[in-house]
Amino acid sequence: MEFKNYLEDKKNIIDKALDKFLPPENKLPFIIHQAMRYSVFSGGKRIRPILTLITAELLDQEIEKVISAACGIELIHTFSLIHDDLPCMDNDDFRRGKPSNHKVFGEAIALLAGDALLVSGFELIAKNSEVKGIKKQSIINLIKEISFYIGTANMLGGQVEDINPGNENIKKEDLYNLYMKKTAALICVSIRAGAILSNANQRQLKALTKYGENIGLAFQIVDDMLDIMQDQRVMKKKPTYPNQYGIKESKNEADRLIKEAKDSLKIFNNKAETLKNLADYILLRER
Ligand code: GRG
Repeated sequence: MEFKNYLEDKKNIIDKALDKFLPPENKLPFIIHQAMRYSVFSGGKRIRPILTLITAELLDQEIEKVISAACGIELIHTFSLIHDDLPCMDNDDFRRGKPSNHKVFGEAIALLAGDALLVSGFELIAKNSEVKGIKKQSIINLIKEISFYIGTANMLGGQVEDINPGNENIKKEDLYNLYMKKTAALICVSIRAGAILSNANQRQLKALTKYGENIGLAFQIVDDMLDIMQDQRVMKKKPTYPNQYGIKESKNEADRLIKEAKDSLKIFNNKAETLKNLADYILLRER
């Protein structure tokens, strides 16, 4: 199957599972369910849950056995985007070319829709323990992992640094640290989720983590390049790789990170082609 079709196929599986899980819009209180569904079904690429599924496939686990946790991670991602767009954070009126959640539902409901998606995300991950063949201990480990990867040491901490206006002219090392926390952490734990639920050994987990960190960093560099090239946002005085080093150097750096990510999959021999294709997709994506 061509990789584009593979991605589309996986995206449809995830969309169906999310639709089945999320309360319908006609369930009380209507507004919160409408707001949750508005952002979940507004054109996300589903990169994170797809990574969970690909990793499971690589380790010979059936994707049905990890789909619940994969969808939980997508809900956590959607929560972070809603909160990121709020006026008190990045103050963005648009997300994926559509009015952001608070522009449609107001700030209070957007805040609550984000909260609801974070809670529902963990509910879905916990529900994965009901799947036959999945060890309860793996789910406990996973909940602990995700809490760490999105907490103050990682995603949340990265967001704090990102909105802190004191960090212009940041050193390259500190910029990488920020990208690692803000973006790469959730991408990385999406892969680790697939690995943990497929009983990966330590060597496999280490290789997959390296892959996740590198594609996560490249993902943010490409994201910042797309923002500039597609002129989607008024460029804020934020320290980003392309703002500091220019587009050409950013492209070279993203290339290098993707190569390094693919190299870390050597231990899987030819079995990791799909993860390698996904790494290339991150580099070549247009949005
Ligand atoms: C985790 C408790 C907790 C708080 C969250 C708001 C916040 C704190 C963090 C936001 C971090 C953030 C918005 C990082 C940007 C990551 C990024 C590049 C998102 C875009 O990802 P895509 O392109 O999104 O995969 P789509 O639209 O495809 O879903």
